[in-house]
Amino acid sequence: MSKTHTSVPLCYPDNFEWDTEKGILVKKRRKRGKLVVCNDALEILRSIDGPICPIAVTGPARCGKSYIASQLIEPRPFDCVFQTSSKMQPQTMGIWMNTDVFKKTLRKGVEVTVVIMDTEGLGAYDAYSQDDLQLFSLMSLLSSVLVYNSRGSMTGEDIKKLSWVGTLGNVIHGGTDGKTTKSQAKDFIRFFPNFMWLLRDVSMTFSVTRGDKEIEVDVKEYIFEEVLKMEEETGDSIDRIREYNSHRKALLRSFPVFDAVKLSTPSIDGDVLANMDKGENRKSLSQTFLGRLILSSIVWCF
Ligand SMILES: Nc1nc2c(ncn2[C@@H]2O[C@H](COP(=O)(O)OP(=O)(O)OP(=O)(O)O)[C@@H](O)[C@H]2O)c(=O)[nH]1
Ligand SMILES: [Mg+2]
Repeated sequence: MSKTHTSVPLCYPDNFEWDTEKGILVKKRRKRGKLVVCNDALEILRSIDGPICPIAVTGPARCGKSYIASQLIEPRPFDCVFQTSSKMQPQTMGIWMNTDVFKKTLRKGVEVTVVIMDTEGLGAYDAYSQDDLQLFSLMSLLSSVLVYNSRGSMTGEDIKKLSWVGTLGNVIHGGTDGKTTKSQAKDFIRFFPNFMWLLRDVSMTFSVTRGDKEIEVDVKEYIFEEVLKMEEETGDSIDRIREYNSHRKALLRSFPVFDAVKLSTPSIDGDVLANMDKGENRKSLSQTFLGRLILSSIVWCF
């Protein structure tokens, strides 16, 4: 593997081929099928001694995942090491990891080697939902911390995607009837990652009604009290409510730790946004954004 690579694919769709010399994925004229594991990444993983803490950034396509995944690396690289793009087309394919893995001591005093994983966006216009499910399942099973990155306000589609994690128990344990017992599900959750919902480009405040008062709350409280609140299953749209409630339940029971954080827009200037991957442009980003971009404290609160 060339020494200049700063990130390599851990796995990539089989309609691409990895050019190890150039450090790029080359698209081939064939239909997308399974994911292929990349030896360059395996080499790095095999060379690590002791516990590994994989942190994965997932979420909808084109929402700044590769940018934020690059910011999670310590020491923070000058330029983004995960390829970003300002074009409309989805950029990241498969799952990528940084080549310069680093050590970190967790709150409990355990020293781990951190591997940051950047993933293909969910819901790209040219992807199939089975590709999304495949990637999301893999990320949920591989990571210790799963960062779900979305832009703007939270949508029903986000909740639906996240609730996939609730079905993983069935996929993996699947007894003869394909169902998971309660004790199996409990066991299974032990292996699920801690979860962080990272909301991008959000500057609005959040409030909930408690008693007869409207109270300003943080984003995590808002998610629990508003977004994930069970709706009464009555009325004309009962099927839709039932479906949403089941997604909410799946989500709430799946992750051992659930947290959320918001980041405001880095700039109102389109040119600045398009060139954020270059360290030299950091000075043009909003101070509010940079101030909150102390991501080590976002992710390492676990
Ligand atoms: N508005 C806005 N743009 C951002 C932000 N962070 C990064 N960008 C820009 O958004 C564009 C897309 O960023 P990427 O990091 O490539 O997005 P992605 O989610 O990895 O995209 P895919 O890999 O295609 O799913 C780039 O031009 C970034 O510079 C942000 O917080 N807000
Ligand atoms: Mg990307």
